[in-house]
Amino acid sequence: MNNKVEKYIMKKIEEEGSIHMTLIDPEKTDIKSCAEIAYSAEVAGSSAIMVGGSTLASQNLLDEVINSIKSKVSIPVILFPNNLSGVSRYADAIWFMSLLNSSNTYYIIDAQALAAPLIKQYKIEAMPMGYIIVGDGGAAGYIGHARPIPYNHPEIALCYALAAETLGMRFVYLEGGSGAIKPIPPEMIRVVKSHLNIPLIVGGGIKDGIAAGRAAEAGADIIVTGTMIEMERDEVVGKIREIIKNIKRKDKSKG
Ligand code: 1GP
Repeated sequence: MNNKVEKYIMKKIEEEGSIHMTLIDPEKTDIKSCAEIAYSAEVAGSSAIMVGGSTLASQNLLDEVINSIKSKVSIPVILFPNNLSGVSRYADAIWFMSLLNSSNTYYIIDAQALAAPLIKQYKIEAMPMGYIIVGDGGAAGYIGHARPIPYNHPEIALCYALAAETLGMRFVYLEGGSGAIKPIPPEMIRVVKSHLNIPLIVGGGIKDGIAAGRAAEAGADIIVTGTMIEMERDEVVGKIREIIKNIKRKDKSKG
C-alpha cells in the first residue's frame, strides 16, 4: 500500500508537535490565486494544501485547480471532498472521510461506496478519517445533514472520536464549520485528545495565531485554516508564520 503522504504527516507531527494545513476552496478563489495562495502557504511553512469546499460541484474545476497548485508547490496536495465531485486523479492523497454524525447515510457511507472504485482506479492514497461536526457546523453541517454536537458537550464528541478510532480510521477531524464565528473550545479538544490515540485535526473559525496556539495546546495535532487565508491574501505568509510559531511544540494535554 502506498501511504507516502500519511507517513510524511506522521513524521511532521512527531518532529514539530502540531502542524498546519492550508485549505483552499476552488469555488471561492480563482485558479491563479489558488496556486499563489498555495505557494505562499508553502513558503510560510504549511505542511500540506487541502482542496475542497462544501458546495463544490465541478470535477473539471477541481482538476484544473489541483494541477495549477501542483505546478507551484512541492508539499502534498490532499483532497477534502464534499461529494463525488471532490475526487481528482491529480491529487497526492484524499481524506477518505465519513461524516460520522450525519443523519443521512449518504454522507456516512454511500458517497464513499460510490467513490471507492474510482479512488482505487486512480491509485490515490486514501487516508481514512472520521469527520465530526460540532458547534454551528457551517455549510458543511448543513449540506452534510449533520446533527452538530454542541460545544458544551465534549463528552459526545469524544464518543464519536473513539468510534472512529475503534473502527480503524486513522485520523479524527473536529470541524467547527468554515468561517465559524467561534472556533472549537479548547476544552472540547482537550477531552477528545486525552482519550484518543490517533491524530486529531481541528478546523473552523481559527483566524489567528492565538486561537491556533490554544487549539494546539489543547491537543490538536493538525490545525486547518481556510477562510483567514482567503480574506487576508496579501498577508498569507505573515499570518501562517504567526500560526506556525504559536503551534510548534506545544505541551499537548494528552494524558
Ligand atoms: C473548514 O475547518 C476548515 O472545513 C477551515 O475552516 O475556513 O474557518 O478556516 P475556516
